[in-house]
Amino acid sequence: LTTSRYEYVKAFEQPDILLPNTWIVVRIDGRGFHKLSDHYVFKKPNDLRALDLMNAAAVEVMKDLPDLCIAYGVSDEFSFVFHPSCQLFERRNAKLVTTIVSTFTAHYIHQWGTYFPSTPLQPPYLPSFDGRAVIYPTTRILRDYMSWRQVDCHINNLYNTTFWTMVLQGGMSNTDAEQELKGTVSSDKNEILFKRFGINYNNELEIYKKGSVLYRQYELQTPNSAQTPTEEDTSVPESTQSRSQQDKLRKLRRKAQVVVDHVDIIKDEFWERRPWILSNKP
Ligand code: DGT
Ligand code: MG
Ligand code: MG
Ligand code: MG
Ligand code: MG
Repeated sequence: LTTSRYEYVKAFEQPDILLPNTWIVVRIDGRGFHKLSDHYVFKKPNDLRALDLMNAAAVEVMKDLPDLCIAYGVSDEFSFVFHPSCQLFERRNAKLVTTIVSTFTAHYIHQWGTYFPSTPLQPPYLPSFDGRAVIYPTTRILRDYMSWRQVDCHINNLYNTTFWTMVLQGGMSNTDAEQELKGTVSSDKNEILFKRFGINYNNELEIYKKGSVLYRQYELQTPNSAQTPTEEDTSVPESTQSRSQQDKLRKLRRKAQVVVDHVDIIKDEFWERRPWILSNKP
C-alpha cells in the first residue's frame, strides 16, 4: 500500500453521519419552478402532466433505493422516507441527499418528453432540484411531518383553485382576486367556488387535493397477515440483522410493486391498513 504526501488532505473531509435509529426524510424541491412552469406553460393551478412526471421520477427513485419505505409528493416537491433501521451509505447525509436528488432529476429529465411531447426542454430552463435531510426521532413525529405536508397541499390547493377560478373564469385581475381572498378561511373559499362558479371543491381530482403517496405493495400481503408495528420493530437496527436476512428483505422490497395513491395519510386508517410501511417488514 503506497500513500502519497498529499493524502493528508483527506482528513479535511468532515463526517456527516445522521443520528442512528431515527427516521430520515429527504425532501427535494424544484428550483425556480415558478419560472419553469411559466416557460413550459404548465396549466394553472394544476398541471396533471407535471404531477404525473414528478410521480414517475419518484417511482424510479423508490425502485432504485429499496430502503425507502414511503414517499409523498405535492407541487414541485417530494419527501422520501428511510426507516430508522436504514444503514444505506452508512447513513451519510450528503451521500443520501445527493443520490436522491440526482437520481430524481435524471429520471425527471429522461421522461420529460413522455409528458410534454410538444415542449422539449431548452436551456436555460432545465429542471433542477435542491434537497435536504431531516431526522425525526419518533414515528409520531414522522407522521406529523407527513401530515404537515398533506395539510399544506390542501391549503395551497384550495387557495390556488379559488384564485385561478376567479381570474380565469371570473375575469378578475390577479390583484383583485388576491385582495378578495385575503383573510378568508376554507369555508369562504368553498362558498366562492360553489356560489359564483358552481364548482364543488370536493369534486376536484384527488391528486390535486391530497397529493401523491408512493409505497410498496406486496403480493402476498393480506390485511390479517400483517402485524401492527411496535416499538421493537423500529429499534432493531438493520446492522444487527444477519446479512442474508437483510438481502432477503431487500430482494422482497425490490420485487414489490410501487403504487401511487392519492389518499389521506393524516388519519390512522392509512397506516393501520398498511402496517408494513412503518414497520419496514414486508
Ligand atoms: P424555489 O423552490 O425557492 O427555487 O422557487 P420555486 O419557484 O420553485 O417556488 P416553490 O417551490 O415555493 O413553488 C413551486 C412553484 O411551482 C410555484 O410557483 C408553482 C409552480 N408549480 C408547481 N406545480 C405546478 C402546476 O401544476 N401548475 C403550475 N402552473 N405551476 C406549478
Ligand atoms: Mg422552495
Ligand atoms: Mg421550488
Ligand atoms: Mg415547492
Ligand atoms: Mg465513486
